[in-house]
Amino acid sequence: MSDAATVPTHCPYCALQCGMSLRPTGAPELPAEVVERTDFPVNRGALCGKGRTAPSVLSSRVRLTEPLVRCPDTGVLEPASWEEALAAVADGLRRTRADHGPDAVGVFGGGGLTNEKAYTLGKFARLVLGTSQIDYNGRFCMSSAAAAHQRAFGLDRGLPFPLEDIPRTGCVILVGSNLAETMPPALRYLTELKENGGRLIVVDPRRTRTAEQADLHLAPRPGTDLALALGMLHLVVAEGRVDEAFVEERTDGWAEARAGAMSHWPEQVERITGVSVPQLREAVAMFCDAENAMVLTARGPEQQSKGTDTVGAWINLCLATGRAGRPLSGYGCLTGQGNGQGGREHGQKADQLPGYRKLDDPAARAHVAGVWGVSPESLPGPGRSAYELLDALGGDVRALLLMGSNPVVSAPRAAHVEERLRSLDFLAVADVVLSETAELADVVLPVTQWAEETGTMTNLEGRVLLRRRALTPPGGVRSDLEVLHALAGLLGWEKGFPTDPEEVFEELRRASAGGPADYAGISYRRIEEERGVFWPCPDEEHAGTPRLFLDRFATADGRARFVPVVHRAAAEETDADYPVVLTTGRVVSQYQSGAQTRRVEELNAAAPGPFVELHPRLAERLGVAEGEALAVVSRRGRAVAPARITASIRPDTVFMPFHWYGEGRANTLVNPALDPVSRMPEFKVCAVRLERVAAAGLGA
Ligand SMILES: Nc1nc2c(c(=O)[nH]1)N[C@H]1C(S)=C(S)[C@@H](COP(=O)(O)OP(=O)(O)OC[C@H]3O[C@@H](n4cnc5c(=O)[nH]c(N)nc54)[C@H](O)[C@@H]3O)O[C@H]1N2
Ligand SMILES: Nc1nc2c(c(=O)[nH]1)N[C@H]1C(S)=C(S)[C@@H](COP(=O)(O)OP(=O)(O)OC[C@H]3O[C@@H](n4cnc5c(=O)[nH]c(N)nc54)[C@H](O)[C@@H]3O)O[C@H]1N2
Ligand code: SF4
Ligand SMILES: [Mo]
Repeated sequence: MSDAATVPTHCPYCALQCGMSLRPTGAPELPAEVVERTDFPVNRGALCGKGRTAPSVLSSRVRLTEPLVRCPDTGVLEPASWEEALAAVADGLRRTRADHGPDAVGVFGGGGLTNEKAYTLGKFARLVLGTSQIDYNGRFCMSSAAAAHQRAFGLDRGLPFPLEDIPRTGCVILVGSNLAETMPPALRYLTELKENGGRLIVVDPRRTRTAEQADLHLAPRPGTDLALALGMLHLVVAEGRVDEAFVEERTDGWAEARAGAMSHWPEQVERITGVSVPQLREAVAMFCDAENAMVLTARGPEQQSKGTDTVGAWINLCLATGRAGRPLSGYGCLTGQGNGQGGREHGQKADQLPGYRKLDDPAARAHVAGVWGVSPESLPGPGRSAYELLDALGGDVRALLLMGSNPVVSAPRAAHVEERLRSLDFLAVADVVLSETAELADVVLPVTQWAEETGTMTNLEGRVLLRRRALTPPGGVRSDLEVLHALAGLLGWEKGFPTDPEEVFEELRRASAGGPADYAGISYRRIEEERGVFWPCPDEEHAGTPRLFLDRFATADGRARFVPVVHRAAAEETDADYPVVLTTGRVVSQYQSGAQTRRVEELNAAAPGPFVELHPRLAERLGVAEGEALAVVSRRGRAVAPARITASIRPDTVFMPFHWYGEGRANTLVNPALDPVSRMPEFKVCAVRLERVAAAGLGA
């Protein structure tokens, strides 16, 4: 429990947003200690190692405490005053705009930014810079699930129900989520499900710590989840398990979706996926025998060049069996970043205005322009998606302001992205540490962190949370809101960019009012009193909406839409030159690009570097031993990391975590093929070959 000297807050990292309390210590090397906080229902006091050690990144030892400006003579980043640094940024952005037009200036944001920052960044891009070229790292995260949600239900909120519903359903199919490592405290919900007699099916090409918990583990070849879901739907139809009444009353488009599924015979699905027909049947029986059931997806099926259709196929399975829009049943996406949900609602996305409004909708433009006090015509149109924006750097986008992402490590085809970033006329990065991307910048702005500033976050359940400032930041740093306020001022916008988060939130409430993600009834006071408020919450009397779609879906006519989908291959298939599938993901002790967690001693000790996970049969064929350096080569490049041999992975697949820079950078290899709807890159499937480094060296 918290006492007077502690401040209740939430973890800086993932979308679970675990509750914790902080006790300030006054010591610059470790300014706060984590104290258990049990009153927040999502985690009830439990934290993973990243959360427990989060204050280490507040340390003056690892963080940035003064602005840096690249010296024109030496080419080195040198300490500078805030006035110099901000003037250099304003100058860089202004000059590019004058020489090449407003769309030559790009903005790249992040799903870890608070709602207030994401909102302000989007407003800054559209008003101050007048650019359409803004997107963010959430495009790399849950954008396929978001697009599928929109298509089927007319609204995208990751989970349409609170996590507390999971233990009370009858069966959960968890597709491509390694929850035990990516959201450890949430594993409790699956354990409780099983204690209550519910069944758990995990779909993952690896037998992960999460898959070990399952009653049934299906291990498809990466990139084949779409066929798997279609095969299950085929059996649902063949075995007469369609909920005809639900389909009739609450959905449209079943005939076409049914036809799509019927063309995928179980035997054919077995050939594509490697999942046997008896296993498919068992999964269908578990799912359909339960009175209520859920399908939850994460990055496994979503980060594919057909991620939107893949999620659509899982949603079709839910709709056909009546497992949507009813209590304790439904489809949900486990969003990833701290504010992965809120960060996609308030305007840092290329096609979007606050409140999850569409930038190309005249009514939406008029509403938001009204709140901003500008004419709707002055708002630019939709811009490029994240990878397309990064790919355009140095071409028609010549200056970039980046806040809350480290794409040099985390973007697909990373060597190319790094080269594009280097080719910019001007790069400004706001960060808390000197990330690999910040190292390339012309100006680095050191900003405050979670514990040092106030702001709201929307967790994976759609629950809006408040993190109150718990510590005084070091003198040399400023908040992202202060940075945007100052830059706006230097670029001629004296008003409209307040530095007080609550003032920003009050404006966000008005901007979102009447939109799909309606925050109008949410206030800081209510969030604190109610331990979070679920959107939509259109007015102060409204209780918020923990459970969506129970009476109607969010489409114009209230009916859900089946989407007709058929299987298609990954953008890059294996062949004689590149015979093995590479998939990528996470380990429990590192977070994302590692910019923060690689600076924490305890986490580095637990996960010191990259590795290539491969099956003993594949290792034997190559003659590679445990720990031996192994080169992984794709059409994009080559990465080297030690072999980690384990029977828990398919023999035709290797896995690399993506948290590191240098020769073990997984994203050097990844294929930037994009999903046509969500523009999500294919992080989870590409073709590679493996070479023993010693052997390759000798042979060359
Ligand atoms: N420790 C840690 N936790 C995190 C993060 C972190 O970086 N580190 N990041 C946070 C963020 S932003 C996110 S998005 C979430 C991500 O959370 P998860 O989605 O759970 O994480 P991943 O490890 O990317 O992928 C999950 C699983 O997908 C499997 N997979 C690979 N290819 C396929 C495929 O083709 N089909 C299927 N079905 N599965 C496949 C992988 O083997 C892996 O076990 O985690 C959040 N939590
Ligand atoms: N191969 C492969 N690549 C992947 C994935 C994968 O599964 N496989 N997953 C993708 C996914 S799901 C994601 S979400 C991306 C994430 O990848 P990134 O976008 O690189 O995410 P982070 O490493 O969290 O980067 C956040 C940066 O912002 C800084 N930061 C933190 N808080 C703040 C703040 O409040 N203000 C500012 N200005 N800076 C802040 C951090 O120090 C860090 O440098 O990676 C993607 N890349
Ligand atoms: S599970 Fe996520 S929110 Fe919870 S402590 Fe770990 S990183 Fe933080
Ligand atoms: Mo993510």
